[in-house]
Amino acid sequence: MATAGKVIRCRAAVLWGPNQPLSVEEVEVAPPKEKEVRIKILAAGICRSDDHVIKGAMASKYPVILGHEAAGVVESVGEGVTIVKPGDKVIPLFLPQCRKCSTCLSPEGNLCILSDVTGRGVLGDGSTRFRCRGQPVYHFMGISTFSEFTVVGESAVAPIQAAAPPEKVCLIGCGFSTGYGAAVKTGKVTPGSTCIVFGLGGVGLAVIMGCKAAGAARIIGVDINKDKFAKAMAVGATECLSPLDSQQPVSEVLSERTGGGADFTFEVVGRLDTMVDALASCHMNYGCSVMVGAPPSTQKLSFDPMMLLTGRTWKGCVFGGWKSQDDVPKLVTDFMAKKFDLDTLITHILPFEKIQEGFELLTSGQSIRTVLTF
Ligand code: COD
Ligand code: ZN
Repeated sequence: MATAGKVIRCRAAVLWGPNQPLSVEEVEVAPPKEKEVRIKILAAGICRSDDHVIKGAMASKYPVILGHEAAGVVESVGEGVTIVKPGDKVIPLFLPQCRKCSTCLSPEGNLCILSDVTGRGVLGDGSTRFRCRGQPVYHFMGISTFSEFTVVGESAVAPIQAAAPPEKVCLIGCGFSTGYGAAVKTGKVTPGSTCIVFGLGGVGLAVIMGCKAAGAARIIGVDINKDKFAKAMAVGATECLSPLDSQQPVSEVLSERTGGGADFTFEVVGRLDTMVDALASCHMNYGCSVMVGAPPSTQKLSFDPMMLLTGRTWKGCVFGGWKSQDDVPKLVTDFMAKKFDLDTLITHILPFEKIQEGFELLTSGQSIRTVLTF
């Protein structure tokens, strides 16, 4: 493309500090360096973790360009890039896959050593590719997708089929895969099993979809907001309940309902009490509980170790446990083959300039996923 090798001036949503509004303004995006890829973003979803940075609940440097769930097309590549070429449709990967670290070399696990989980905010060489108002702007989770153009490391991009609709498959970059993978990849839900899902937001709905795809016979949705039940039933829950409807602890109610506890439970709220409730609600001997929600940082958990001694398994996963570069293209192929639906998760589509409105829909609880189009 004509822009290859040049600085691109384009619009991006810059967060100048915690608890400030996102400011859509002109930024400079440097060309990709060796083993880097510059991507034109076509669609980007708004995820709860982006909001955590705005609220100051998740570590970041400022100014920063947020966004970590998107689809786009490769504009240009740096030296030595082999995985994609200009014109390829891609999903940027907030969890990269370097194929060299101990996790990448193991058949299990997906937390590649290159993941920017601590908020370093820079690419591999320690510098940023964004500038705004004459100063460097930090990257978020290595991919910063709330920008018309972004630069990512080669290990943080997955090529996908050209026909995939960006405004839908962008959800495979985070929300959908996080929930669906927790059920099919990390929990390994079995046919005929009973599953309980705590938290029926977008990620919880994706967990239900995964339980259903894996052949679960019974899927119980749990949420304190009963407005969430209809959608949960629409994507595969067989029954729903609110912990607020009983004086009894919810784990006791669920244990009674399931004849001693579920085969699989999932915590998709991000609270310490629901993490323990989810563990207690799986069968005391062979139940498996999967933690999907991130706990509030710095808080510690207290629980009765007898719950594990008797035989329960307690697991957790980020991005559903998927090996990102290997599995994202396969998930897109499964979507194109209609193995699952993403429409139920997308409640709003807005032009990129209305990003602030998209965050208001999220924080007021009106949206499941808002997708921004560029
Ligand atoms: N009991 C039951 N349900 C509850 C309770 C409770 N005590 N409290 C709140 N809820 C319900 C809410 O009513 C809501 O319906 C649901 O829990 C939470 O849904 P959302 O819409 O707020 O959030 P999601 O579904 O978009 O995401 C939830 C996560 C917990 C997965 C998310 O916030 C998170 O922690 N993500 C980090 C984990 C991760 O993998 N991150 C990687 C990049 S995002
Ligand atoms: Zn996310």
